[in-house]
Amino acid sequence: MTSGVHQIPLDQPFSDQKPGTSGLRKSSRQFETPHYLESFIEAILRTVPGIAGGTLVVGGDGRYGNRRAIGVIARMAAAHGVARIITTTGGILSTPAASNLIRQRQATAGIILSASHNPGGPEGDFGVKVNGANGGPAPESLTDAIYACTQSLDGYRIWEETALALDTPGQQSIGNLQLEVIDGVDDYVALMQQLFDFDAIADLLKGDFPIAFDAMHAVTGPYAKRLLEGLLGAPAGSVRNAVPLEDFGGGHPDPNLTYAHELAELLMGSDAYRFGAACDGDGDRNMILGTRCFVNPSDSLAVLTANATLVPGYAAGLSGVARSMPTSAAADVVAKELGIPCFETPTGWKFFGNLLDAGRITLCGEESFGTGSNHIREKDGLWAVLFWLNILAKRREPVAQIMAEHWSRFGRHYYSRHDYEAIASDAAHGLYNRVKEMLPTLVGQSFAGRSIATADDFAYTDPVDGSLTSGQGLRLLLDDGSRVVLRLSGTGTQGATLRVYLESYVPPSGNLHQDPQAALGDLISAIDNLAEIKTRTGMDRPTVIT
Ligand code: VG1
Ligand code: CO
Repeated sequence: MTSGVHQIPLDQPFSDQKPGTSGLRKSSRQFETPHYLESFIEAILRTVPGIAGGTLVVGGDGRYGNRRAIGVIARMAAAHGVARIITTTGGILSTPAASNLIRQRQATAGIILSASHNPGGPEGDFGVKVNGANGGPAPESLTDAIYACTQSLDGYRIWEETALALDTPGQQSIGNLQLEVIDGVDDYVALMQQLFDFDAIADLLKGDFPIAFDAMHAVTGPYAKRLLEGLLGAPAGSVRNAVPLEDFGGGHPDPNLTYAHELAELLMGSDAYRFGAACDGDGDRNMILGTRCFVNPSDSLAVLTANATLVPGYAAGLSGVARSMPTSAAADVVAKELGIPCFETPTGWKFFGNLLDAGRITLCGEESFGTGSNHIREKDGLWAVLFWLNILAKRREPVAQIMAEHWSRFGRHYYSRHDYEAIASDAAHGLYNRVKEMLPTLVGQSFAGRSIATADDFAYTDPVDGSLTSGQGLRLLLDDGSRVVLRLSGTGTQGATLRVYLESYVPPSGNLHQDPQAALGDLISAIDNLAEIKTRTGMDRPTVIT
C-alpha cells in the first residue's frame, strides 16, 4: 500500500548535517526549520542497510521536540517500507535502555532523540543519534555515509498526517508499518536484575545508608524510581527531580560538580548521605559521590575493574578493559595487575563497540562520566550506580575509604579536565592548530619541570577491523608519565569548546591525598603558557573544572 506516501521536494540540501561525537546535535530552533529533521531522517532511512522490511527502535530523553520527532520518524519509516517501529510510552527511552531494546528485539537499528547533557527546551538543543543492530552508536563509516546522503538530497518521502497514540502501551498501524508502544522501563530493569545482587543492595539500603539520586528532570527518573525506591526499597524521595520535563526544569542535565551542584552540595557539604549519584539527559552518564567524596570518573572505571568479581554479572572475571584516550590510566594499572588487556580508544562510545562485539573487553569508560560494559553497547548511568551500590553492599565501607584503599594499592592518577565552553570558533581553532603545528618541535623541551617525551596527534587503528581514525587530540606525554591533552569538543552547539585534560601519577608511596588542582598546578600553568589559553580565549578560568 503506497497510497498514503507523499513525496516532498527540497529546494536545496542542508549542508550542516554532519554528525559529531554522538549524532547530529543542533539547537531546537534549527531542528524546527522546515524539512530539517526530515532531511536527516531521510538520509538515515536511505543509508542504513536492511531498513525496508526491518524493525526500528525509536525513543528519546523526553526533551522538547521528542514527540514531534517520533511522529515524523514513524510516518517516514512507513513511507520507506519499515515493517515495525518499537517505541515507548510517552516516547521516553534512555540511551542505554534503547541499546538494550535494539539487542533484545533484534532490531535493524535504533534512532535515539537526545542532545544528551545539553540543555533542552525551545531555546535549548535537540539531537538525533543512530544506533546499529548491535545496539551501539553507528560507526564513522555509516555516519559519514548518512552525511554524504544529506549533501545531495533533493526530497523525502513521508506518510500522510497520522495521529499517534503514544500514551499507553498498544499497537497501531500506519500503512503497512506496525507501531508498537511498550513500557520503556521493564526490559531495562530485567537486565539490571540479571547483573546485580538486588538482595544485597536492598539489605544495605535497609540499614543506616541514606542515598540521594538526582535524575535532573531528565530520562532516568522513571527508571531510578522503579529500581531504587521500588525494587531496592530506598525511602521515597531518595530519587530527586524524578519527573522528566521538556526543558529539564531549566537545568543543564550534565552530572558534574558544576551543573549537578545541588547534589554535590548535599554530599560534599554535609554528612547526611552515604552515597549520591546523578545521570545526564539521556541516562548514559553517571556521577558518583560518597560522603564528602567525589569519585573522579577515570578512578570510577578503575574501581569497578578492581572490584568486578563482587558483582554476580562479572563474577567470572573480565576479558579486558578499554578507556578513551583522554581518560586517565588508572584502569590500566588495575588491568595490568589482573593480567588482562587494556585498550586506548578515541573519544566517543562508538569505538568500544568492536571490542565489545569481539569479546575483547568486558568494561569500558570515559573521563566524561561514562562507564559501561558488554551488557549493552552504550554507556549506562544507572548500571554504574547499581555497580557501585553492589560493591558498597559487599564491602560495607564508605566510598572515601574505598578510594583511599584503591590508591594505596595502585597509586593515584591525579586528574582534571578543564573545559572552556562557547569560545569563538576562530580563537579555538587558531589556538589548537598553532599547538598542532608546534608538535614536532616540542619533543625534548622542558615542560613543568619535566621533559616532553612524545608530542603527537592521537590516531587509532581499530584492533578488530583495522580501520584508522586520526586527529583525535593533541598529546604531550612527559618523561615521568604525566601528560596534558588538548581536544576540541564534537558535541557543542555554540562556538567551540576547548577541553584540556591533565594527569599526573603518584605511586602508592607518594602523597595520595592532595587536592587535584594543587597536585596538577604546574601542568596547568605550563599548558597555559604553551598554548596561550587565557589570552587566546579571553577567559581567565575554565567554564567547568572536573
Ligand atoms: C563528550 C565527551 C565524550 C562523550 C561524548 C558523548 O564529547 O567528552 O567523552 O563520549 O560527549 O557523550 P566531546 O566531543 O564534546 O568531548 V553523551 O552523554 O553526549 O552521549
Ligand atoms: Co548522554
